[in-house]
Parts: sequence; structure tokens; C-alpha cells
Amino acid sequence: MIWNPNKESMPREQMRELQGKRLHKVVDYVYHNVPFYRNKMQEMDINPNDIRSIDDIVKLPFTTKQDLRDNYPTGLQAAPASEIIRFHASSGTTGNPTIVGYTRKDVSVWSECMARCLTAYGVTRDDVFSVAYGYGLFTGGLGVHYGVEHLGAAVLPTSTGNTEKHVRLLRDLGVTGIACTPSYALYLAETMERMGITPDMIKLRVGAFGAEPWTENMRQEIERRLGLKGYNLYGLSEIMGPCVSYECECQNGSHICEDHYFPEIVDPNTLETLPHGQVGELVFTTLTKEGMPLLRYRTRDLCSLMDGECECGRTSVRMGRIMGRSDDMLIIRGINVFPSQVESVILGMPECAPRFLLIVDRVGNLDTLTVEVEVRQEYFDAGFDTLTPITDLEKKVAEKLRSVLSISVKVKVKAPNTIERSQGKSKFVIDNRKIQ
Ligand code: DLL
Repeated sequence: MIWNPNKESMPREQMRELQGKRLHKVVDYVYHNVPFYRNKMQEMDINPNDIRSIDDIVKLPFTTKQDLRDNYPTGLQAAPASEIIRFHASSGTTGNPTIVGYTRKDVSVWSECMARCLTAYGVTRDDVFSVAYGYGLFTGGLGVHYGVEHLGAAVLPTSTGNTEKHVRLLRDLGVTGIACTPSYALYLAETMERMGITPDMIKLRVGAFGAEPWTENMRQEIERRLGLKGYNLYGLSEIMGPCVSYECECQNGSHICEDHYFPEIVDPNTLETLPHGQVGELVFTTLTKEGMPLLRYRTRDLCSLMDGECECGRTSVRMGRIMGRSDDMLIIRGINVFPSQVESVILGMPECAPRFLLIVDRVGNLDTLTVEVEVRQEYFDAGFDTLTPITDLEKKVAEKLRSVLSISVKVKVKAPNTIERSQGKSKFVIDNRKIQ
């Protein structure tokens, strides 16, 4: 089944024509409503009339997360405040989150894309679907929730946490679909096993997994332990949220909702456009967004694009799995974490030296973050540990990190000069999860 065959299976020529028209419109819209874009375009000596077809996209300026930060909180918003009906926010690097405002039309486009995706997974009105992404500022919970309702299936807004209750609800309500991070799916499987509940005692058959990188091995393990078929779901808050792209039953790449989000792959160093098939940084232009439209937004995600009609009948360009990032962002339990956030906390604590190490691990299917930090020499020399026990300082740093990162962190305070110094570029992160 295809939810919107007019768009999802549109002949390529027609799609490019539609994209060209929409691109002209969105460029004209931001030119007149977002000073940031008007200034950039004037500097480059281009105006909306120079953008006539989708091929003209290469003439346009790029947008980065730094641009969003510099224009915090709503400097890139194009719609008037009265038209905004919702905000979401994603983690920033050093304090400021990225705020995204949505108009009613944006939320409706988003829900429709989510319905396309759920239909591609085989979800119908007869399903009961548990949404176990976090509800709140994160786009996962509400984004999928609205899609399930738009499709007409029944939504169970479980969010994260209270996993045993969740398992009981899955069993008692005969829940057939679930959306969550792949690592939470494994944690759920573990909880189920501990409770003595086997896959044949529940009715789950479809899983929508994303918000963090995962592998084919993880897919097989989740499928076996939960007794369902697991599909990839990709998205990012700056562009919309979940469902910028989705897998179909062929599971050969993820179909991009190309009538709304135009994809490009560029070389992250030269910013030159790369041909489909080559791995590079994924860049999106929103073609229909009203709240905060973005031109050539650099996602920092590395992947490749695939042409050609898929056996499912959809004609949209597909993207391969995310193979890494061109920046240092980590995704821990679905939360975006930048080493620079940790750095800013540590620099703000007089007891700590500006020397730290992040160790990411996966313990029993849950990601953990340990931060090792050195105490300053003067504190150490002053018999610091006898005055303030190390455990108190560890607790203090952990609390501060938790409030900035929104995840719990284990902190180990170490004696001066014990964290390894490297000759060249400092190595701040050890990621032991091996998920890529
Ligand atoms: O993670 C939106 C989302 C929610 C997607 C629920 C899927 C399901 P952000 O918090 O802004 O938004 O994080 C976006 O997460 O740039 C990728 O690096 C990563 N990411 C998202 N989906 C996938 C995926 C949401 N399927 C960042 N595979 C993106 C790999 C993913 N990485």
C-alpha cells in the first residue's frame, strides 16, 4: 500500500518540475521574511528570480547549526508569531538549544509524511501503535503520534520510562506496532525477558526505529527478540522531525519525502555537490515549510543517495544508512551530545582542570556516558580530597552535566595529569559501542 501515490510514485520529470516551482517559492518567501537569508543572497548577488529550476539550488547559500545558534531563538523564523502553533527544540552545543517553530500547515505536512511512512511499514487503521519516543521538546514523540492519528490507527502514547508497565500494556492491549530508538527496543526486549514474557505472548509485528545510528545486526536482534519486523525511520528537528525518510518493505534504502525536503550530497570539506552513489554530507532544503524554512541545511550526517525506481513502486530518491557524522556529535540514548557541552560545564567549575575524556559504552543494551575529569593542581596540593571528598565533587559535576545534557552521566574525578595527553589533536571521546 502507498499512502500518497500521487507524490510518492510521481514520475521523475514531474517531481523535478514540482521541486523547481516549490524551490522558487520558498526562496522568494525567505528572501522577503528572513533578514539572514536576504543578506546572504545579497552578498552572493542573487535574488529569487535567479532560482527557476531545481538545478539552480547550487547557487543558494548553505545553512549550518551555527547559523541557527547565532540567530537564537527565532531569528530564522519566517512566519509571524501568530501563525506558529508549536515549538520543538534540540540540543545545542554550548547552552542554547535549536528552536524550531511550526505553523499549522507544517504540522499537517509532517503528519501526512508520517502517515506515508507508517503505511510503507504496513501499518493500517486496525493497528494499535505504541509511541515510545520521548514526548516533549524532542520531535520523536509528538511527531510519530500525530502521524499515527492521521493514519487512523490507535496511538498509545507511552513515551519513555516505566518499561515494565509498557510491557504489560503491550500484552494486554494487543499492541501491534511500536516506535522507539533501537537501543530502547533492545532494553524493552531485555525487560520482557526478565518478566518472563516471550514474543509469542505479545502481538507486536512492526517497529519504527531511528533517532540514532543502528546496524543490520541490531535489526536482526531486535526482530528476533521482539518478534516483529523493524524499519528504519530517519529525520532531524531542524528539517521537521521523524520522517524525512522511511524504509518500505524492500528495505533497500529509505525513501525521502522529496516533494517537501530536497536532498543533496556534498563534500564536507569543499562543499562541492557529489553525484548520487557517492558518500558525503547530506544537505536538505525544505520546499514547503512555513515556520522555519531552511536552504541547504548541512545535517552533518554522512550517507549516499540512490536513484532508480524501487520495487515497491515509489519513485523517490532513497538514502542509505547514516554512516557517521562530519562533526563530533554523539547520540546517547537518542539524545544529541556534543563534547563542547561537557567542556563548557567543566570550564565553569573552579575545582576542575580543562582536561576531560568522554567514554561511551553500551551496558545491557543501554548507552552509558562516563566523564573523566582532572582536579586542578592547586586544589589537589591543598589536600583537596581531605577537605571535600572526591565523591562530592563527582556528584556536583554529574548534576551540572545532567542539567545541561538531559541525560545522566557517571563522573570520575582523577588526580592531576592522569588523563592521557596526546601529541596531536586531543582525543576527547572513546566510543566503545561499535554501532557503525
Ligand atoms: O532524532 C528525529 C527523529 C525522531 C528521527 C524519531 C527518527 C525517529 P534530532 O534529535 O534533531 O531529531 O536528531 C537528528 O539524529 O541528524 C542523525 O544524526 C540522527 N538520526 C536520526 N534518525 C536516524 C536514523 C531526531 N534512522 C539526528 N539513523 C540526525 C541514524 C539517525 N541516525
